[in-house]
Amino acid sequence: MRPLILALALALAVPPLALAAPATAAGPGSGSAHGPRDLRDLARKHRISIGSAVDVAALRAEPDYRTVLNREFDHVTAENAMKWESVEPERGVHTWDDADEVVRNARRHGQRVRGHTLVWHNQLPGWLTRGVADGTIDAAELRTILREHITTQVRRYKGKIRAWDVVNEALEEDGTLRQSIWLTHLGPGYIADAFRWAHRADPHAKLYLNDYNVEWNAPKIEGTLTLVKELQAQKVPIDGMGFQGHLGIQYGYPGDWANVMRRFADLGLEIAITEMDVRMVLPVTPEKLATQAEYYGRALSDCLSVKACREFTVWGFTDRHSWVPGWFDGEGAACLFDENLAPKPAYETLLATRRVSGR
Ligand code: 9MR
Repeated sequence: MRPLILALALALAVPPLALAAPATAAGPGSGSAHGPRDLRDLARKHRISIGSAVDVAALRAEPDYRTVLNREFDHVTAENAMKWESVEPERGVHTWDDADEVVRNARRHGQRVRGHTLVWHNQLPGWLTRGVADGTIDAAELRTILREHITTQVRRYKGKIRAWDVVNEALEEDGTLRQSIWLTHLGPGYIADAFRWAHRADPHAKLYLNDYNVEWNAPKIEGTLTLVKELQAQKVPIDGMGFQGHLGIQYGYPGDWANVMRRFADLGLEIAITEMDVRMVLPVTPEKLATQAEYYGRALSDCLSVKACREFTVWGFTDRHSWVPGWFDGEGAACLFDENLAPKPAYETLLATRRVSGR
């Protein structure tokens, strides 16, 4: 199966194979008698979850997208459908159709779900940001609105969401708390409140902080560790740390990532890679695809080397639907499958990735 891709991956993916595969490892690729046949099989073998963000429009309209999503992944995250602006575009008027569709499809296909995201500074409904800006929503009311939002959404999916990104991107790059609408109006206590409200609404869901650049930005790493310790000292129910993992081959690989994961795991947290992708400056070349494959392989390998790392989720699985070209001029091709849903070398490298040390 897919011999060309397999040959390319073997030829080009020397670093990840060398890094990830001990001498006794079975050969890579879906054609191997011993290797995993797809990502779900790989996930089963490693006893982690391998997930993808889901674009609901594509899920509804594109049968081939659906087929690959449901064949390859045992975990899903709604890319946009559970964000506040999507679920409550008008105050008090909830639109759950898209979020429900992601959960329904997941349950039908034995996929677990990450809820994304309850508290963020982006993709807030206009009624909320306008109300705060013009003073018609004061701090006390804002706090009540946030509590109701968290309670309503978490309750709706109680028992159906394995893990929630409760607070997303709470820190600045210098490691201080982000000057968001939440910090500015509610003070730093909003973070503890959010976790407590979410826990009350679904005591069994794993509750995560989620952020980017915590793979390697030292001030942000230290700031996030400090925040976690403070929350734990206040007995706040925090269960996990999500590393988004938005990488680009032009920036190099965050070589200390596994150690960073371990530092959070040492605080008793579960770890997840929640939004992995590896973008590149276009045009695509075989060399760039090989570097991309190496980065994906190293990230999975890093996760597998940390016992507490439970989930490896990519932020979209196909270059047909990826946030990257819309956000970074001249960049793209960040996913595991190309626009036609053909697997790229990175996919084959993931299949070939083995656990290096025991968990
Ligand atoms: O992929 C999402 C894209 O479709 C949205 O336009 C964008 C809006 O901010 O959010 C993207 O997803 C983000 C995620 O929710 C949080 N981490 C960063 C992701 C990429 O921007």
